[in-house]
Amino acid sequence: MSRVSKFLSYVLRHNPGQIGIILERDGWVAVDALLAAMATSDHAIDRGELEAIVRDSDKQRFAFDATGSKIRANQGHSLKVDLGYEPHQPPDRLYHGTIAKFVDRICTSGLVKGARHHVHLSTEIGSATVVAERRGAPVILTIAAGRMFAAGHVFFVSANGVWLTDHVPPEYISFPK
Ligand code: HQG
Repeated sequence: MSRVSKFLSYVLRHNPGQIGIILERDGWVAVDALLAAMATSDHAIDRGELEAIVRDSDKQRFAFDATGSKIRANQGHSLKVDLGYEPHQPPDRLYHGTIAKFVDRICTSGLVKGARHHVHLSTEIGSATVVAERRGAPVILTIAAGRMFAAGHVFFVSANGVWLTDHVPPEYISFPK
C-alpha cells in the first residue's frame, strides 16, 4: 500500500480530525474538501491521483459515490459510521487469519472485534492468509458461518467483499490441528 493510500485509510477510517475534515454519518466526505485538507498536509494530491489510488487499491479500500463528488472507506472504521450495509446470508464457511499467540484467547472468547466495528472474515483461505501475514506466521481458522446464520447471527458484506459480523463464539470456530 502506498504512503498516501495508508494516510487516506487513516483519515477516512480513524481520524478525519487530523486534517480538519468531518465525515458524514455514513462515512462520506466531499472529495473537494478532502483534497483541500490534504493540500495542507504532507500528502497533497490532485483529483487524478486520488482516482488512481481508489482504482488501484489492492483491496478496494475506498469508494466514490455515484456522482463521484464524495468518497469513503468501504470498511475498517474505528469511528462510529453507519455504512448502510444490509444483512446478508453468508456462505457456509468463512475464514479468519490470525497468529498462534492469539489462539488460546480466541478458544476462550471467540473472535472479538477489538477496535473495529466488526470481526472481519474472508471467503478465501488465500485472503485470510494475507491478513494474518501482517502479524506473523498465519493460523487459518474456519468459521461455520452457515450455522451461525441459522442460529440468528447477523452478517454484512462490505463493498469490497469482506464479511462482517459482531462476534464469532468459539463453538463455530475450527482450529487447525
Ligand atoms: C485477533 C486489514 C485475541 C484477530 C486486513 C486479529 C483485514 C483476537 C486481531 C482487516 C481475538 C485484530 C481486518 C481474541 C480476534 N483474543 N486476539 N478473542 N479475537 N483476535 O486488524 O481481522 O489493510 O482488527 O485474529 O487485511 O486482522 O485495514 O483485524 O489478529 O482485512 O484494509 O485480533 O484489516 O485490512 O486485528 O484485519 P484487526 P484483522 P486493511
